[in-house]
Amino acid sequence: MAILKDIYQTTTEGNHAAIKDLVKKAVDEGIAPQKIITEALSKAMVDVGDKFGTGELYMPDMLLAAKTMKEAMGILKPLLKEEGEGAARGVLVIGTVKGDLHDIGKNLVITMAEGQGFKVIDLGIDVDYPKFVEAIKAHNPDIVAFSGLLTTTLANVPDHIKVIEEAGLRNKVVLAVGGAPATRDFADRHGIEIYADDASTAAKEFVKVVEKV
Ligand code: B12
Repeated sequence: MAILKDIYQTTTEGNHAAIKDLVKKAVDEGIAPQKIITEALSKAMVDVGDKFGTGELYMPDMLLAAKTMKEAMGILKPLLKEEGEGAARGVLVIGTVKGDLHDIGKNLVITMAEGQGFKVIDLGIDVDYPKFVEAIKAHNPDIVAFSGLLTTTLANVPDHIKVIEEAGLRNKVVLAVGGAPATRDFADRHGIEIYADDASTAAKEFVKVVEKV
């Protein structure tokens, strides 16, 4: 479909000023919001993420693409809600760890996860330990994800996990971690199932979790 191709192209180019009209046009043509997300928007984000990984695109390109996708999601999200929560592919609770104020990477992960059809509960930045427990109880997520950008605050992740364990909720969720100082080794040492160093890989890993269930 030509319009989906245009949406894909516009998103890869990060042309956030043009995206709303295209998405509205696609909706008017009767294309399902989920189809617009999976076949145009997230495909574009995955390709932009891959090109960022190979050095063909740079961080500003990725941020512009994310901004474009966010504009599009502003139109599509209310329509997805009309389809009901059952339409969600899975539920993700995410927050930046205690003491840490960085959220650009977390927000990119959220955009990509939403693009893959996840319902996302964003706990924000500097999330205190009990907040994750409260969110797990309230939203019954498939995945709980920690974002940490400082070496010092990433060190709080084991304490976040301990609090979740003490609440008896650890075996109910798959854990994920990311952020510049995080590594696969860090994740393994703390029994965290998912580690990814970029948002598109993170979203791909989230999809693997819910498709296995
Ligand atoms: C922008 C920035 C800030 C902004 C944050 C604005 C915001 N709204 O986020 C501001 C100015 C507020 C800031 C403050 C500070 N910062 Co700062 N900041 C940065 C900077 C330049 C960029 C971070 C960023 O947004 N990157 C772009 C995003 C897209 O990348 P990302 O966050 O890594 O996320 C990607 C992946 O990591 C992954 N990912 C992220 N989260 C998750 C989660 C999951 C679950 C998964 C799977 C994947 C994943 O996917 C993302 C997208 O691909 C970094 C430099 C760097 N190299 O990271 C320093 C940096 C992180 N900051 C640093 C420091 C020291 C600070 C301050 C302590 C400075 C100070 N003295 O006040 C304060 C700390 C405040 C606090 N308590 O948090 C240091 C940390 C050093 C360290 N190892 O601990 C860095 C590395 C700079 C440096 N080289 O010294 N900072």
